[in-house]
This record gives sequence, structure tokens and C-alpha cells, in this order.
Amino acid sequence: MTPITWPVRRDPHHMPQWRRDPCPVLLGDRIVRFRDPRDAHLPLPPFPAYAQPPRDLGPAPRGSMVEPRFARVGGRQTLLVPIRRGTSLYGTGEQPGPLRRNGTRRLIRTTDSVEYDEGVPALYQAHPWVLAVRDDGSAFGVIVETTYPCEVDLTRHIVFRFDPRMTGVPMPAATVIERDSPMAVLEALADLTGRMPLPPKWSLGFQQSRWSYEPASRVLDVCRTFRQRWLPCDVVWLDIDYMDGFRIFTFDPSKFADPAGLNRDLHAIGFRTVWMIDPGIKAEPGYRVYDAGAAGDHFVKDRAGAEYHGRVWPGACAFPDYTRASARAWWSALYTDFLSHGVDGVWNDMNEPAVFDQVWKMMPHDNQHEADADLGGPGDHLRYRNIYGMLMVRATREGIVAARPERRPFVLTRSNFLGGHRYAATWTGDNAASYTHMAWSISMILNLGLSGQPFCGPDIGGFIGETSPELFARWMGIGTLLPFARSHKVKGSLPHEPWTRGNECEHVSRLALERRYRLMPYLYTLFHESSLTGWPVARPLFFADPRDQRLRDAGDSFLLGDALLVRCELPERDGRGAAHRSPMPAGVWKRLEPTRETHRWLPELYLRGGSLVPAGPIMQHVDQHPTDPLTLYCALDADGSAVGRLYEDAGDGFAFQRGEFRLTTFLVHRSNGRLKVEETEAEGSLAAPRRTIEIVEL
Ligand code: NBV
Repeated sequence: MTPITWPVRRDPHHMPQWRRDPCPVLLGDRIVRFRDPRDAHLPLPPFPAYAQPPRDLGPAPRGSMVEPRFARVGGRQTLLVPIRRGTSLYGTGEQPGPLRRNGTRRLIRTTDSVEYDEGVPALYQAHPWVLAVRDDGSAFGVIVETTYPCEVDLTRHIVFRFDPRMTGVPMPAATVIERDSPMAVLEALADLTGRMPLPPKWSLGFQQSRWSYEPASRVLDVCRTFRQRWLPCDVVWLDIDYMDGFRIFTFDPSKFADPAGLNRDLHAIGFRTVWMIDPGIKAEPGYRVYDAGAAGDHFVKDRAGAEYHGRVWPGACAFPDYTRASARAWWSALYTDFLSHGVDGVWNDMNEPAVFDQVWKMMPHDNQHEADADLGGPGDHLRYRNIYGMLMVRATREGIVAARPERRPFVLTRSNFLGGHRYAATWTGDNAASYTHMAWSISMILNLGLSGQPFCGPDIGGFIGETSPELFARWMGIGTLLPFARSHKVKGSLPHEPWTRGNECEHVSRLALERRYRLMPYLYTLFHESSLTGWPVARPLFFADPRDQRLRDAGDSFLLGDALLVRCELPERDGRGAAHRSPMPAGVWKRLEPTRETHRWLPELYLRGGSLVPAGPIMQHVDQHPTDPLTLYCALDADGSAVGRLYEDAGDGFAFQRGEFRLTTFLVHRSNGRLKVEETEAEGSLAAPRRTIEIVEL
């Protein structure tokens, strides 16, 4: 697929007039908003990526910051942030291809792109955001404050070009965050865009999905087989075919006649369920969801002001206009009845939004949204498209919280916007069963994390196409170490449960799953840390030493937190992929094997010298047993000690917000030739559980 970008008219006689902002505004410590001075008198539109509108703290001190420049180039508003040699660029949201983004051009526009490749113009999510890491390890980030589609061009510098159809819209502002390290930039980004709420612990377990497991008895069979074969798993997913004729918030009367009964049976064997809800509502008088939406005037309009209809699964559909609080409240309320069937989590798909009978599956850009003033007031689809998915999951999440205030919600979304991690986890959409896509599942997850979204993962195994047993097993090895671990597959393909691909594949999958469940105490601790700091759970290798240029491109390895390093082998099988192995960061890294054996298809794990990671017993689902014994894997430093933390709470609910948790700092050190463990700090009101602590020195 050739990249689609807007043509830039180059007129040799007409040099662009680059302007700098003579009076940028301070929004926080070394956080400065810059505007095109030609537009500075115009009010700034609201920017929903921010959790709160940032406060204007007065004129920014000059000279110490990167300074964006603004111009009209070839009739298009353009913003340029010059970079110096040795600066590596990351972020920009969900992007296929290598980890380092220098040299690339992409659209920031939510687009349904099945079986994407590197040439795809845009994917499902929109993050107008770039993270830049200088040669000395210092870093800055650029937030471009617009919901309109734009192009991010990193071929030489950081350039944003805006849509020529944005007539009468002021040049978007650019907010720059300047820090001493990339971690600190991400923390400041989270100060502005908010933090991921702590998810329920079960959503960190492994998840099995397929388009679609049907009927209900098949769902139950699959889950029972996981238990019989001792393959740990927490969640099963219900794709679109559970619905009655694809009508959302309904159940097929024969295939899923008793969803509450199904959920009960699954809960009894330790499974949670996540059910799909799309935005398209069948435009069918008599269907209660459509009737109520139409009566409440909750739908997107066409340019003439009539209810817009576009084709999706059920045929002609209307689309909720989530830009209005009243429509969101209506949407939220639909979940009360739906969840009463024992549904645990919700999967919002197709929310770019995707419409089948349109070019690029996009509804007309002059469709109308009657947005509330806090979003910027009424406007066309061009303006609001990029935040459609984010507003949808905001309403979904609010609906779940309202219906079930005592439990933590779990929502997965395909489309989202910068800041949308406040509402939902995400996955990288319709990838393919290839070694290249397996490699991208690392680089894409890392760049999403570097764009503020910590809770993300790929379709393990690859969605489109058939997966060989080796590819499947290798992908299980990698995917079970990524923050969101779900295997999913397209309709009509071969079965893709781990036991359907031969003994070796099943064996390796089991080891991969057992690793994840062994490391669950550490993983949950990282999620808790991320919910406080905004740091990614899965981090690029260069976080271990941002000055080490050798690590800047490493897309075959990643860090889980700061203690664990995951080194993957990415065989070059499609003529692409990374055959070379990235170097290790400097310092001591000790091999760690948390299960009784390993396999050549599984990534290698290393623990950083001076660190320890807490691990628990292997379980079939996260709440099957208490964390007893607690194993502390230690890589002692030169002084013979290792430090690490463990976060524990009820795993669901909100009691942790009232102090019912325990965050323990463990110190293991050698004294008189023996290893001793001390709890040097403990926060929270939960008492230390009585349990066996086992120390394993690597
Ligand atoms: O609901 C069906 C699929 C789903 O399985 C997949 O994960 C989504 O990304 N959905 C897209 C719609 C159709 C895709 C061709």
C-alpha cells in the first residue's frame, strides 16, 4: 500500500514565513505552550487529551526550550520543531514498523486498516505527540493541541502539517515538555493527560478470544479445556456473533439464550468474560436501542441535518454522537441491563468509527456533531473524528462504573486518542500472522507506552491468516510478557487454542503462560506504579541508559519495569524482521528462569543487578491462590544486596483508594555468607500476610 499524504505545493519563489511565538506561556515546570503569533489573539479550542485544562502560569522564561516555528507552506498550516543530530524520535501513538520513528511520515487520523503494513497511512488511534531523546539522554515531548487530522513528518525534523480543509481554524498550539530523561517527560505527560486507573487484576491474566466462539456451549468447552490441560487463563471474549442480528445490547435467542447462565458457569471455573459492543446501531424502528436513541436525538447528523446512516454489520446504522454529554449519559445507561447478565468487561470495536460503504471506511467529513461547549461546540466530523472512539469509551466506562460502582471497570477499545488511557486499554487491531507482525507487536506496544498508553497488547498469533505452530508458540512467548495478553483470531481460520497446534506448541504456550502467572505479583506492582506515575509497563531498552546510542533502535528486546529485561529472538522469515540481536545495556544482568524449564522459542529473561522481582506460585487464574510462597528472585549488586517492591490489594474494587493495600519494599542482602530479607518500608493499611518467603539468588 502506498502512503497517502496530502500534496505539498512547493513554490520556489515563495519561501514560507516561519514565525516563533514571542510570548509563549508557562503551563508548568519546563512545560510551555507555543502559538503562531498570527493566531495568538484567537481563543484556543478545548483539547480533550488533557485531564484538566492546564492553567496559564504567565509568560515562559525564554531561551532554554525547544522553540516550535509556524508557517503556511503550500497552503497548509505547518508546525516545525527543529531537532539536532543524534536525536531519536518515538511516540506518535500506534505505528507499525520499527521502534525509532526518525525518517517516517504518517497521518494522525483514526482509520480502520485491516492487515496493515508499514506503508499504511494511519491506524486506529490518534496521538498528536512526539517524544524526542537527545544524544545526551535528555528528552522533550511535543503535544500538538488539535483533534483535527494531521500529518506527522519525522523525515528530518518534527513537522506537523494540518488538513487543508480546516478552514477558519487557528493554527494549533504546540506544548513542549522539557526534561532530563524520557521517563521524566512521560511523567509530565501524565500530569497533563491523566493516569491509567488501576485495572482489575483479572484483566492482567491471559485472555482467549476468537471471532467468534459460538454458541454458548462452545465458549464453555474452550474454557473447560484450558482448565483440563492446565493452561492458565483468566478471560474469554465474546465477539460480534453473540448478538441477535448484530444488534448491540442484545443476545442471539438461540445461540446465547441464557447469557447470565453462561457467565455463571464460566465464573464457577474462574473465568471472566468480555463482550463486544460496537457503536453502529441498526437503524430499525422497533429495535429498542435505536428507538430510544432516535427519540433522544442522540445520533450523528449528515450535512443537511438528517440522521446519518452508514453500513456496518447489521446493515444501515445510526451512530451515537458522543460529543454531547446527554448522548454519553444515554449510552452509559444502556450498560446497566447489559452488565446485569454477569458481563465482566466490555470491548468497543469499530469505533474509528468504521463504516463499510465509504472510502477508507470513514463517514463523510462534513457530517455534523452537536458537541457541547466544553469540547468546542458544534462541528463537523473532520474535527471530531479523531476523538470519537475516546468519547465512546469514556461513556462506556462511566456506564460501567455507574452500574457497578463496587468493581473496577475493564474496557478495551480499538480506537482512541492521546489521553484515552484514562478510559480504556487497547490492542493493535487487525494484525497478520507473520513474523514481521510479531516483531511489530513489540515496537508498537513500546511506542504506545511512549505515547501515554501503558495497557496495550497485540492479537497474539496474528489476526489475519493462518499461524504456524512455531509462530504461534513464539508469539505466545512474547505476548504473555506484554501488558495486555490476549490471543485472537479472524473468522474462518483454523482453531488457535494452544492445544490445537501440536504438542510442542502446547508445551511452549504452557511455559509462556506459567511465566506470566509466576511473574504476576511483579506485573501487578508495575501496573500500580504506572497508575501513579504514567510510566509505561513495557519500556524500550534505552530507558536502562538513555545516553547509550546502541540501544535506541532495539526493537527485539524490552524492559518490564526497570528490573526485568525481555530479550526476544525475531527470526527473519518474511524477508523482513530483525535478525540481529540488540546489545545488552551496560551493567550486570542475570539470567532468570521463573519456570522449571525453558524452550528455545521463548524469550530470555534477565534481572538487573541490584534488583529483585517478586513472584508467586503458578495459578490457573489470578485469584486462584494467595501469593504463597512469595519468591524473591534477586540479582545482587557489588555490595551483595538487591531491592524491589511488591504491591498487593484485593485485586478489584476501590478499597485500595482508602488505604487497603500493601506496598512493601524488600531488601535482600548477604550477611555472614547468608541471604537475609528485610522489609524496609511498607505503605498501606493491609497487614503483612503470613506466608513463606523464598529467596532465589541468580
Ligand atoms: O468483530 C469482528 C472483528 C474483530 O474480531 C476484530 O478484532 C476487530 O478488529 N472486527 C474487527 C470487525 C471486522 C474486521 C474485518
